[in-house]
Amino acid sequence: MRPVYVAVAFVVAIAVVAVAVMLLWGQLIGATVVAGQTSGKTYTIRSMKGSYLPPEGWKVGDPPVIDDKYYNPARLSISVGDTVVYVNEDEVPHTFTASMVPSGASKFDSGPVNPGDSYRYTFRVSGTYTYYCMLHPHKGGIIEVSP
Ligand SMILES: [Cu+2]
Repeated sequence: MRPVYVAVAFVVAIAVVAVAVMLLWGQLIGATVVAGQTSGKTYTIRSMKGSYLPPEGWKVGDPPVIDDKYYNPARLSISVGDTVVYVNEDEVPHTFTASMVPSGASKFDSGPVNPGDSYRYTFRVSGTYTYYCMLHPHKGGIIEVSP
């Protein structure tokens, strides 16, 4: 065979093996995800960079401000069984602390979450939840959980 044909055959063989490995790997990954899944979907709420700074004019005792520049998204609609992963992307600790929850629901409280760390909570009761940061009470959010 001419060397060019050998080279082409070699590249094709490598490609076939690579595709086979990717397909097999995809199945393994898929199996892992299914095994670790709860019944619901997973959503992420982040504390945004610099969200420890209160808005101008805000004073202690004022209600928390619900704005995507603090918690993002600050308003979220999910279903019972879904999980929220709270991620702190700011440079200081924050909390993800329930202030009002539907009757029968437990009040979640992450406690201080360090930069880069996260906390997860699965919602088991439908209704409206409000939350805020105990360390920076100018920032808050709302989660609507449908049945
Ligand atoms: Cu905070």
